[in-house]
Amino acid sequence: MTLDTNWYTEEWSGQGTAISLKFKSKLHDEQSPYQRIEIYETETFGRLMTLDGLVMVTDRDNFVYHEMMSHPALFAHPAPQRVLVIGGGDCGTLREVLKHDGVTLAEQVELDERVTRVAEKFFPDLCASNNDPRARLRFDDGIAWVAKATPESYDVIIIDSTDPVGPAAGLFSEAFYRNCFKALGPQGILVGQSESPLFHAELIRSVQKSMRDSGFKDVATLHFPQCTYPSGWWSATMASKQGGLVNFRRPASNKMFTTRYYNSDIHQGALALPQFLRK
Ligand code: AG3
Repeated sequence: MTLDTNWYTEEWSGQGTAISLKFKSKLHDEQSPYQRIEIYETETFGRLMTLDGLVMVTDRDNFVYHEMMSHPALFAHPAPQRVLVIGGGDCGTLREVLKHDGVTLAEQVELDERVTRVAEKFFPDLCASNNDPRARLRFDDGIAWVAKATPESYDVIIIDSTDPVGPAAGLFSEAFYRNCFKALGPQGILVGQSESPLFHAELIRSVQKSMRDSGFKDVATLHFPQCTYPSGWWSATMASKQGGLVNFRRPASNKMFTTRYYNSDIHQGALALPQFLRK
């Protein structure tokens, strides 16, 4: 089959498969000091942001990822107040974190300021909470930030990174998780995006092992659909300092803020592991 020209394609590295989104126009293209940032107006998924040719967000499906990167971790903590987001320059995770009333500080440390500036322009919904007085936008290296952080200064750390290549590779390392462990309070929760269960099960195993080896008592991987990421199926791996990740808080859905994917049953279900991931 030949595709006509107005298709954006991300080839899924090493998988012999790809995703294509038909677009009406290209709205933005720049080379920042760190990466190439492109924005497309697609025909059916709203706007699309890519970094170095990899799909980061689309208007249509980012809610699943952003809600699952934030709410399970925040509900796994008994009373999260201080939250650190590493990466996440499009601000979608930050917006979800700020839905929790108890949060007093939501600090985002993104390496590339241009990602946030471009998101502010093309994804205003994701950036809708950037002016919340509890939000702090820092443009800095997340690895160095956590290494310098005051011990026990955060309740939840969320690693909203790109794939484990280039500058993001260090965000999947045991040395980094050790620093996260130190920066977290005694009931602290760490969560990182951990790629596709189907394509990257080996990476998930290594993330789990590194989190355990860095001192966390309990580790659990959640999975959820993400149709524009490799394989269409994605994961996040959580770690808890005191353990008990299965005993998360379950607000009644009518007492919770508005979500489109997350609820307590989804949280529970996302923790159930397919046979091939269990060992
Ligand atoms: N988080 C990106 C996950 C990696 C996607 N990988 C890919 N398309 N090959 C993106 C940031 C969303 N806030």
